Amino acid sequence: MSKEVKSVEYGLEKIFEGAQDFLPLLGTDYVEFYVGNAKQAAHYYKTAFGYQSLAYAGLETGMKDRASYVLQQDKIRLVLTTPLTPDSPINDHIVKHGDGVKVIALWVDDARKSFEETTSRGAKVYMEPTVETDEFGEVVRAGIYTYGETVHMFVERKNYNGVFLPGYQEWKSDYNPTPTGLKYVDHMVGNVGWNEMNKWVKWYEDVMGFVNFLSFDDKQIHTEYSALMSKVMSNGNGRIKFPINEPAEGKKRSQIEEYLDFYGGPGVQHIAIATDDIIKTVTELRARGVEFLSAPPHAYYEAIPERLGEHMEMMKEDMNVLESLAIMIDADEEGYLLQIFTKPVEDRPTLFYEIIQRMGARGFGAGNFKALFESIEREQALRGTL
Ligand code: TYF
Ligand code: FE
Repeated sequence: MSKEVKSVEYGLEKIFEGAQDFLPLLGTDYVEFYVGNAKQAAHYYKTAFGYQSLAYAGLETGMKDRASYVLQQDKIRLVLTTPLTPDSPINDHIVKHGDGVKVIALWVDDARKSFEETTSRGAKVYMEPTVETDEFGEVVRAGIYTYGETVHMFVERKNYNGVFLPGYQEWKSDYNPTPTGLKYVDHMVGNVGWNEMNKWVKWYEDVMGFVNFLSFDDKQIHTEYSALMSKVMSNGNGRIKFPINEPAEGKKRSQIEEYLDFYGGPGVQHIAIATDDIIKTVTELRARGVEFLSAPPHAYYEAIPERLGEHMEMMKEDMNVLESLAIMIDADEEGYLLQIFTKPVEDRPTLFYEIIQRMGARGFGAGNFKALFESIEREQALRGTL
């Protein structure tokens, strides 16, 4: 068992002993990216990650200023949006941040109430409650800003049975690569500025009713060269988990600092996607050209039996296969988990993906942090940004 997480208290109990959840969240509704070329980005996500074509909005559907491609794989929905004209404000977002996550949409039963509850607690307005309708019913959406220029959109779709949202048409494509076993969004991580983590922790507590589920300080999260701090925020039912990272002082440039420099401020750092067969998923992704961080040294894998202790007996996966795919392993009181990280999926070293298989563990792989960050630093060194 990893020493770092032995004494962890998950803090979820706090959620249930307190007052009623004022912001019940049903799940992640969609993640919207602002990108320079949505057509090509959609092709990448279909080809490399096995997402399926779901819906489209653009000139052909009467949308004048943007094009959006909606992709789906199991419970995950991605929206790739690009501006169509030079004066669209979406351009400003892309100039500043490069391709990145604009909207983390949350599925709710009542978007107006979600908006009232959060704005009355201090959330900054992005979009007033708005009703959109078509022949398939109505959707109510409302949005608030979180860190940086990132937005939480509340989506109420209980009176809607269209394919995605009003304004979109079904996207039927002749090009349909098979899925790779991606199931749902496990967590989405935000990087915030120096000494801003606790401000955003308090924001998620006060404005969204979340609780601090787990914390890692720079004594736990550091390598010889760099450091960061991280606190995991969770909503009441545990379906939505948002770790928040801030850079910490080290001998060299923290990966969080590198992100902030290239993204031009706070934003989404990684999206963790769950699979129930990581060996199969990662084998597929590699075959389709997805690039992952390099494997930890062999000594990391040799140390696993001792680190995992009793959980080793539960482990069904072949250690040699995990090593050959560069998949990492960690455990906590409740079980083990398998995880791997891609390289950034844009030219700026900003957003990347994590693939995670939870075998009972509720943690985030604290036992892997050192190996992971050393691997990230090898990439930073190649970029000359360490
Ligand atoms: O979400 C997490 O906490 C883990 C570990 O910059 C992690 O995936 C934490 C910080 C980071 C990269 C990964
Ligand atoms: Fe993660």
